[in-house]
Amino acid sequence: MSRLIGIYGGLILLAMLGCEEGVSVRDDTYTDQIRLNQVGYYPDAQKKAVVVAESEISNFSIVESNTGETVFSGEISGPFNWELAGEQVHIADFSELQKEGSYQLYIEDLGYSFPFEIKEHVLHPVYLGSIKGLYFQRAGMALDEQYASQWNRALGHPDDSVLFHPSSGKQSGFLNSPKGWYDAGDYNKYVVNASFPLGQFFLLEEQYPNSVADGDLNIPESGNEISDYLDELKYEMDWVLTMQDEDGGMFHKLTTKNFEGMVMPHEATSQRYIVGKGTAASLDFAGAAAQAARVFMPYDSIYAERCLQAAKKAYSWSVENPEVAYVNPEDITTGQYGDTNFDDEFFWARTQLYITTSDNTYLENLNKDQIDFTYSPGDGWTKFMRFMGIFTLLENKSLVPDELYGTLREGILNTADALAAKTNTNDYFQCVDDFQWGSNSDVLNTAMIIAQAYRLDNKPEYLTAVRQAADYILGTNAVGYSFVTGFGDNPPMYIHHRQSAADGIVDPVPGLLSGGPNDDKQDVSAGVVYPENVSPMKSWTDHEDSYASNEICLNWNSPLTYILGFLEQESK
Ligand code: 9MR
Repeated sequence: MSRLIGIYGGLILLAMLGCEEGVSVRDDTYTDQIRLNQVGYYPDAQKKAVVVAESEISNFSIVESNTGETVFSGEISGPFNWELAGEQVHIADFSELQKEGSYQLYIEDLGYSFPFEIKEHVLHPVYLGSIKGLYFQRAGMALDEQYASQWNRALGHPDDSVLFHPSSGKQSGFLNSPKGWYDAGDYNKYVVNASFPLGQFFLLEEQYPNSVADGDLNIPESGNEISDYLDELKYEMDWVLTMQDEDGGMFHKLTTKNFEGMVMPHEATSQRYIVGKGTAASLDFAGAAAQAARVFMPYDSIYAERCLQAAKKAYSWSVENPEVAYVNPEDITTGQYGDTNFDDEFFWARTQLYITTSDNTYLENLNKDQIDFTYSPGDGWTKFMRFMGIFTLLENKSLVPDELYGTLREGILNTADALAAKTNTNDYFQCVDDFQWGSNSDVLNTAMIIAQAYRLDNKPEYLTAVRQAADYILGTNAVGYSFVTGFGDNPPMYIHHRQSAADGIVDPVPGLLSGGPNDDKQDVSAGVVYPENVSPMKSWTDHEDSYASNEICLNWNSPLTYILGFLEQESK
């Protein structure tokens, strides 16, 4: 049942985005033992399905969904024992099939896979969907049916009179701090995790300008002659700008004292506070705002200048206050986004300010001799910004001294080589082997590093590795789900997301990425049940209580959008 609903949800979203749906389902003898990209493959891509079976299997075929006609047959390799996944698998490689169409993989005695397509621009709808997902996260405005279809909702959280919490440094008064996106399944807004994803979104726009046209997303700003992507990003940027104190420092977050219940935005009316002020928020904001200045300059120079001035002020504050770590005050229990090491944040802020201003002081202060090129799982909102600084420097060769450029290039290529090699041997052809909170973003962040290597050196193996990360996210994984709501035939139906849980609509809000397997399972203490002795790669459950594995979050959607946008641009 949920699968059919998933299909229906995808159809609605595709219709909203003005796309056509090409897949028609052959029959319902699906087997979840066949794991593949449920959305589809580019014609020239490597195409590998994983077949989970204890029994011996030797052959597979690919049938055309509508007619049932066999268009390809192949031999299966394996079995292989995959420890992280905790299962025995076989591999069905159908890379040779390049003809466009809608297909299913068939194995005698097992059944049919979910349908998938082979075609040019096959990821375009899910790319746009991942951005439209941000629109659904908008605070401070009603989502009208015209744009939001069945997920329309009333205005929640105007945030026009948010009380200062003493931790902000102000003892009384209110801040007008409207707009922005809700961080995740909760309704709070966090400066660290607004700025970091903005940086990832801006990178895509800088590398592939205007890949989303005005009107592509069907949002209220559609028709204003500016890319809908920039309109959507500006909605968030407008909010973060309000979080700057007069002295330049950034307040840490805008939040209720405790998480609200699973209710709609307009029903979540507890008092909201401006909480904390610190170095991480200030530097992350400086990085994103300096980048915003470049991105918005061609469209709105006054806004761009405002972003740049704000970035400089936040940076100066951080230089004066280099070690102000945020810790939740006793009466605040919502997301902490706490960090105690600010090297990565300083590096990111300085790179962005340098590239925007060409002011050598920022460059001189970069810790050039200590750049760490190793990716460790979990390097997200605390550390991955150093990579984003490197990416930006690599994009601007003419502004970077030769020696530094050479070091950065070599460092990224070496890291990418190691990661890409790992995708060939590691379970489910991706390079993460330690599954933490938000592991899907680890898969995508590693793919972002490999994507930069591809921009430096067009080696096919880099493109293949990035495509495999997308395959993993869209179904070639140990749980057999497409992790993006509304896309693929077996997407999550019960994400930890207040609106989706409360709106009475069967389908969750579409275009949102589930966090993914999390071996730490922190939500067991809240009563979430995982199968006994579940393997790391299967530590995920499609249950709305599972905040540790099945929540959605801005910094997970951002590398998703980046990777899908990259692939759409680079796959000819
Ligand atoms: O993504 C965050 C993860 O790295 C942390 O381990 C976890 C616990 O602090 O918090 C995650 O972020 C959550 C944030 O604190 C509040 N909004 C929802 C976020 C995603 O679960």
